[in-house]
Amino acid sequence: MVDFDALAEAMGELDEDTVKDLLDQVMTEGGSDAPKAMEACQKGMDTVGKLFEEGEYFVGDLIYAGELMTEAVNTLKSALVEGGGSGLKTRMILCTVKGDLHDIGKNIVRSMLEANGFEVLDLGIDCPPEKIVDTAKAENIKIVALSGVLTLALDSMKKTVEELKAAGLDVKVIIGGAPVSADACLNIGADEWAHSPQKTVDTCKKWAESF
Ligand code: B12
Repeated sequence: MVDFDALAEAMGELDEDTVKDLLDQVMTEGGSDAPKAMEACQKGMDTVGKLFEEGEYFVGDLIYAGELMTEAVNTLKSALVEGGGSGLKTRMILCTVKGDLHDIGKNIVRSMLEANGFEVLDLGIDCPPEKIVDTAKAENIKIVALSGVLTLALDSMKKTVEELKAAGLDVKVIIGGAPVSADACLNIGADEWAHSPQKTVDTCKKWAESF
């Protein structure tokens, strides 16, 4: 059984060798602990963020942390996304909103949605509201998932929802990422919010079945 505290600590210390060894252990043990390993890695990312705020880490460390986290996701992916289910082959939009370049969480959510039968149009990072509105119109999209990790992403999400409404589009919007909360969801005017990719999948499935 992997020591998840040690994994979180190694991630926070950007100790690549230990992270790699512990993740390999999770996978050789069958991968059933992949969600716990993911949680530990995220804990480690919180430490990285804290050390960055305290001036101990610099942007270069954030970049390295991002690479390490992406590697971790790739190692765990096959065990994380054992989805199944139809998703009714629903097409949907997913992106990181304007002003925000973080995409590791978005990519995890994408993998989970695809594994559950959704066809995801990934509009990438720093995605302006107009692009989302235009794509939703052109592709007759009914579900839009917005990701953001910066606090300022909340403003972009609000603007995006406003523009979707102004364009008269009948779409369901789910928002996710660290700064998102029930209050933020209400303020932004989105239909649902989530931190966990599994809740995203469950919510989108429920919507897909109701169309
Ligand atoms: C890695 C990292 C980076 C990398 C990102 C690489 C990449 N390809 O994404 C780089 C180096 C680019 C970066 C840049 C910056 N960063 Co940065 N970064 C981080 C760090 C350390 C980890 C983020 C991460 O990947 N977490 C792991 C993933 C898996 O978690 P997640 O994104 O939250 O996703 C999960 C859930 O939220 C959810 N989810 C995610 N998306 C969605 C979508 C939907 C629809 C749903 C339902 C759910 C969902 O599912 C995921 C899996 O569970 C965080 C610290 C932290 N604690 O997160 C800081 C952090 C986010 N960064 C921060 C800052 C300040 C910056 C910079 C401004 C630094 C600078 N001075 O340049 C720039 C901003 C650039 C920009 N305009 O976006 C701050 C943000 C502060 C704030 N509150 O606004 C943080 C919190 C660090 C800190 N504590 O100061 N960063």
